[in-house]
Amino acid sequence: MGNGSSIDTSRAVHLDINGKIEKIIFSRHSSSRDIHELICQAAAVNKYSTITLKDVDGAHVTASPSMPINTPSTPYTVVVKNPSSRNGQLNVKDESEVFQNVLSQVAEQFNRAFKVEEMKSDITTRLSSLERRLEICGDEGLKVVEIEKCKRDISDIKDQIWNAQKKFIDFNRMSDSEKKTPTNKKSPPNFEKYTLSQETVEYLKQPTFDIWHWEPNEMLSLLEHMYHELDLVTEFNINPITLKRWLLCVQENYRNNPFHNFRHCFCVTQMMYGMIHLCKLWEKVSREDLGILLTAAVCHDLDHPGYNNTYQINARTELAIRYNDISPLENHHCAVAFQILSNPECNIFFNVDKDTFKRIRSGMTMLILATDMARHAEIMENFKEKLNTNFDYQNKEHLDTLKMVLIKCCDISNEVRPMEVSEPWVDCLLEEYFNQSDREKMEGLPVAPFMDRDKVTKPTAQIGFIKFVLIPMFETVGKLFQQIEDTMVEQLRSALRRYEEMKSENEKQQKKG
Ligand code: 0WF
Ligand code: ZN
Repeated sequence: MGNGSSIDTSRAVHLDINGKIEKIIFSRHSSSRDIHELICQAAAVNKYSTITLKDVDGAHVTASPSMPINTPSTPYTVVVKNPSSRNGQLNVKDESEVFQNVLSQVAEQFNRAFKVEEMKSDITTRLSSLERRLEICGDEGLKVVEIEKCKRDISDIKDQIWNAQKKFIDFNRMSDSEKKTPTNKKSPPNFEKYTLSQETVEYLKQPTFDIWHWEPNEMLSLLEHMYHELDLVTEFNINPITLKRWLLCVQENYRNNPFHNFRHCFCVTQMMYGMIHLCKLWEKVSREDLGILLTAAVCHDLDHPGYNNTYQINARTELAIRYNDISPLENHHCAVAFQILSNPECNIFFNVDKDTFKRIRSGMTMLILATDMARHAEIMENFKEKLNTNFDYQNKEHLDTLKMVLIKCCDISNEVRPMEVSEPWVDCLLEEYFNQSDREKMEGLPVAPFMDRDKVTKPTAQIGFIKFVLIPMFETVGKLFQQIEDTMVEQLRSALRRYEEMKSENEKQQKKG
C-alpha cells in the first residue's frame, strides 16, 4: 500500500546465508511474519528461530515488506540467534539445554525474590531509625547538622530503592501502578535503530499509512524519526538517548487493552504528524507548539485502564475519587506523562529553560484534558466562535482552541484512514466496550446502549459517530485548511456510505433468516 498508491510490485531481497547468496521474493502486501518465515526457509531453520538482518555497513535492517531492496553484491547478512532444527523437534542436546535454562531461570527468580525481601527489610530498618531520630529531636527542633544528615540518609534510601528497581524489576511483569520509572537509568534502551527506507519515511507523513504493519520496536523508531524530522530534537535540545528512553518508558506505560493501547498512541501521533505535514503547520505555528502537539498525542492515553470515565465515576474508582469525577482518565494520563518526565533520564525537555518548560507543561495539559469527549460540544463551539471572528494565529486563545481541536481530530480519526486500516479498530473498540458493559452488568451499574453487545453492531456504532461527530468536526477544521476538506472529509463520507450499505445488507440478511 506504500505512499497511498495502488501499484503493487513484487520485491526481491538478497541474503547472505553463511556465505551463500539467496534471493527471496515477496509482495509489498506480505506481512512481516511472512517475510520472517521466508528468511527462515532460506536459512533452513525453524520458523520460530530469531533472525536478524544486517546490511553491508552492519546496520540493523527490519525484515518487513517495506525493507529497502538490495542487490546480490550488497546482500543482508542473516544472523540466526537461536536456531531450531528444521522440523521443529528438539533433540536430546536441545532438550537438556532448555532444561538447564529453565532451572537457571527458576534459581534466578528465587534469588531476586530473596534479594527484594532482604532489601525491603533493610529499608524498613533505616526508615524506622530515621523516624526515631525525628521523634527524639522533634521537641527541641532539629539541629541543622542533624537535618543535613537526615537528608543524606533519605537520599541514600532513595538511591537504594532506585538501584533495586533497576536490578530486580522486570518491567513487563510490573503491576500497572509501578511502571513510571524507566527500565534502565543510564545506558541507552535496547530498541535498535531501524533503518527506515526513504519510501517508509515519506509514507509516514500520509493519513493512508498502514499502522497495523509495524511491530512495537518499529513504532518506537518511527516515533523517534518524527521528533528528528520535525526538528524538535534541535528545538528542545533533546539528548537522542533520552528521546529513546522516554519513548520506551511511554510504551511501557500503555496497557494491553483491546483499543486503548500503544498502537492507538502511535496511530494518534502518526495522524498528528500527517496533519502537521498536510497543513504545513510549521508555516502557521511555532516549533514549540508542534512539539506540544506531538508530545501530547504520544502521552494522551497513558495508563488507560480500558474502562471509560462513565465507568470510573459510576463505580467510584480511585481515579474518580482522586479527580472529583472531573475527567478522571484524562487527568490521570496527564499526571502519568509528567511523572515520566520527572525522571531526568527520561525528560526530553531536560535542556529547556524554566519558562519554556512551564509553557510546554500547560500546553500539553490543556491538550490531553481536551480529549475528554464529554467536552466535545464546548470545545467545538469555542472553535467555531473563533472562526466566525476571523481566526488569528497570533492570538493565543485562537491558537489554543485550534490545537485542542487538532488533537481531538487525531484521537478519533480512525475512519479517516483507508477501510482496511480503519475497520479492525472498530472491532477493537467494541471488544473494549463489551468488556466494560459486561462488567457494568455484573456490578449493577448503568450500561450505555452503544456499549451493549445486545444492542450495537459495527455499522450502527459508526454511522451516528461519523455523521454527527466526525464529519462536522473535520468540516469545521476544513474551513481553515482546504486540504482537510479535500482528503479527510471525502474519506469520511465514503466510510459513511460503506457503513450505510453494510447496515442495509445486515437488515436484508435478518429479514431473510
Ligand atoms: C464505536 C464508536 C466509535 N467509533 C470510532 O471510530 C471511534 C474512535 N474513537 N472512539 C470511537 N467510537 C471513541 C473512543 C473513546 C472516545 C471516542 N462509538 C461512538 C459511539 C460508539 O456511538 C456514539 C455515536 C454518536 C455520539 C456518541 C456516541
Ligand atoms: Zn485516545
